[in-house]
Amino acid sequence: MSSHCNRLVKVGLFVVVMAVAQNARGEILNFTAYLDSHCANHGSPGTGSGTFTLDTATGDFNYNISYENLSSNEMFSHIHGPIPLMGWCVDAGGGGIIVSLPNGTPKIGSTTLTPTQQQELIAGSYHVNIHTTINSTSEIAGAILLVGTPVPAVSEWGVVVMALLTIGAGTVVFRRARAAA
Ligand SMILES: [Cu+2]
Repeated sequence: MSSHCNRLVKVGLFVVVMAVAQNARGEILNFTAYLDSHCANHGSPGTGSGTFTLDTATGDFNYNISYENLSSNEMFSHIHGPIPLMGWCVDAGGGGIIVSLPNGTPKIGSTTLTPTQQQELIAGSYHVNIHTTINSTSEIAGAILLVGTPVPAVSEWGVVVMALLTIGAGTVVFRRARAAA
């Protein structure tokens, strides 16, 4: 193998390593939730909203949730699940407690989700539920839903194609340089 051919193989391997490293970093997914009482149907004027991010490589999950016009004092609030999503309604309080949220508004914090919990979250089976003294089962609630489509990770075949293209382009450049010499 000639020396510049050797160099091309090294360049190709470098591209593969970089692409794999990029892939392992995962992606940041964004979620939103809209909270109200329409599923519980007790007429509370309370509403709320939340934004969330999930890092699929680390499981790092951040939340920022606020509410207004609750009919009585907040007792506690949770992210519950997994339960099947029923249109815009959730069976508020259903499933287990995934995250115990701090009281008050806004609720800003982070926790780490297991790989299984990440899949359940992405599937839309988690919801925010705010319990109050009058409506202890649920004052307001809303499903946590994925925003848009995640940026696709580079597939392994994509990495192979990128490496081959790089080697091919490199070969053309070397041949032209040699022809010009
Ligand atoms: Cu709860």
